[in-house]
Order: sequence, then structure tokens, then C-alpha cells
Amino acid sequence: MPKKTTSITPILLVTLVAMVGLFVLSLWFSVVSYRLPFLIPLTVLTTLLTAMVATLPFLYVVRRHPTSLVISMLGTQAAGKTVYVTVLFNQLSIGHVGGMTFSQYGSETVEMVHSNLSRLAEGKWLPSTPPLLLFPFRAIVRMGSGFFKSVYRIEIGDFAGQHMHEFDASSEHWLHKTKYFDYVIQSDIVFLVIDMALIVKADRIKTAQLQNAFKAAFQILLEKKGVQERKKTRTPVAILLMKSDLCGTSSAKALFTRAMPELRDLCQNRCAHFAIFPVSSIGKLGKSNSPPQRLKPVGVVEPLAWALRSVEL
Ligand SMILES: Nc1nc2c(ncn2[C@@H]2O[C@H](COP(=O)(O)OP(=O)(O)O)[C@@H](O)[C@H]2O)c(=O)[nH]1
Ligand SMILES: [Mg+2]
Repeated sequence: MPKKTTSITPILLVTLVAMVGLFVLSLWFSVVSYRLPFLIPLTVLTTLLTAMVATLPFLYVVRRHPTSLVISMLGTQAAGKTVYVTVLFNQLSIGHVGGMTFSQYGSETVEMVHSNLSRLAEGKWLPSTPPLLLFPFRAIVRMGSGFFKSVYRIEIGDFAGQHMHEFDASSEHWLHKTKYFDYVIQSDIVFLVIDMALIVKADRIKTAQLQNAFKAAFQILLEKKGVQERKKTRTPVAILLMKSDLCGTSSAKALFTRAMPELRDLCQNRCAHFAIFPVSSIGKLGKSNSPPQRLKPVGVVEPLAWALRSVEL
């Protein structure tokens, strides 16, 4: 369990003292203004004030207690998920980025991020995540400041990802029957991960298959989450256009929309919070398509910042 970020006792004491004070004040007003015509408005006002003073500290405490949020990533194998989470965690731990203050949580996460970064620094890509293994990258994230500060304990589930056949409705191993899909259904935020390498190659058949697969998976997701037809899910859904460096981050969105317009429309129509983000975890490929000597990530933090702001709405 993470440490509580605020002790409740002094805040409760302050609330109690304030409530008693306002009660005495209200009594005094009532006695002093016994025959005055504004006795009732005065009493109402002091009662309202008491309620406000009593509520504010509780809101303050609630906002400072970490809210647990699970973020799931849905995408094909080798779409760039593990590199993305590694680089995201590294970016955030460097300092205050995108309005977020961040600390990795748990030794497994720290070790995994460290060993992944060392490998990338050696100019090697990461080994593919073993099938069926779900690795939770965990962190504490603080957003905002002062009274409006919120604290989240986030978990981003990294999974090997799906083979195309798992996205295929006619397959016995269809994605929605897998354990990982249960994790996606229960998650608070969903990242749909699109491998832009596929779209850049202009492989129309594979792109169309992938779009259909995502649409089917998304519809099952809505159904399992109990979102009625014509209603929108409150779960924030972001489409992450991975490897956008291959086409240029500025044109990735247009390219994706041209390649998968139905997926974009479906998400737009059925999600209360939906956004598309071009992402490049590395910035630019190094020699012979290896990771570059210096990572220059583009757009890795934005999806998380957006998602955390969206869950508040
Ligand atoms: N051009 C480019 N290629 C990437 C990027 N991130 C990952 N890759 C490539 O995608 C492969 C798979 O990445 P990985 O994160 O392991 O995929 P995962 O199976 O979804 O976890 C890597 O070995 C790289 O070849 C990126 O930001 N840009
Ligand atoms: Mg992986």
C-alpha cells in the first residue's frame, strides 16, 4: 500500500473547531437578532457556512489520497507498447512534466524501467514481452497544485499484445475470450495502440483487417462494460499512433484517419472522452533501424496527462 500523503487528524480537528465556532456564532446571532426580521436568513447563512467549512477539508483530504487507476493498452504485438511505457516512465521521472509530478512505485517497476533503458542505451531493442505475461508498471502521479492537487496511483498493464488471429472474430482464441481482455474491461482508461509502421507501408489488406479487429474488440468492450446502445462510455479512450516518426508526427493523425476512418468515428461517437495522439517513443531511428544514441521522445506524456484530466470530468 502506498503511504497516505496527508494525515487526517489535524484536518478533522480544524473542521470540528470550525463547526463548533460557527454553531456558537449562529446561536449568538439568533439571540442578538431575536426580534429582527432577518433571523431566518442569518440562520440559513450560518448553516450554509458551517456545511461549506465542514466539506472543504474533506474534499482536500479526498483529493490528496491516491486514487487507483488502471490503464490498459490494447494493440498488436510489436506495436511499440513496452518501449513506450519505459520511455514514458523515464520522461516523467526526470521532473515536473506536463503538469505532473511523478514517482515510480515498487521495486519491480524501477528495475524493469532501468533494465529496459540500459538496453535501449546500448542501441538494442527490447526483448518481446513473453506471451501471457502481464507486467504492471506502477507509479504515483500528482497533478495540479494547492487545493486542486490530485494524487493518483496508476498502473499501466503491459501485455505481450495480440496476434492478428486473436483479433479475428472467427478465431477460437478471439481476444475477448482471453484473460487480458477482462483486465481491459475492468480498466479505468483504455489506450488503443496503433502501429503506424503498418499504415506507412500502405498494406491495405492488413490495415483493413486491423481496423475491423479493433472495431469488433471495441464494441465487445462497450457491451461488457454495460454501455447501452447510443450511449457513450465515461471511460477515457485514447488512440496512440505509435512509431509516428516513420511518417512525421504532424501528419500521423491525417494518415491514420484516412486509413481507419471507421475506427475513429466509432470511438468519437461512443466515448465521452476520446482523443488521438501521435507518439514517437524514440524520436528518430538510429543506424540500421536501431534505437538512437539519444532518445528524443515526442508526444509520450500527453496521452497520460489528458487521460488523468478526463477521469476528473
Ligand atoms: N520507428 C520506431 N520504431 C519503434 C518505436 N518503438 C518501438 N519500435 C519498434 O517496435 C518494436 C517493438 O517494440 P515493443 O515496445 O517491444 O513492442 P510491443 O510488443 O508492443 O511491446 C521495436 O523492436 C522497434 O523495432 C518508435 O518509437 N519508433
Ligand atoms: Mg512488449
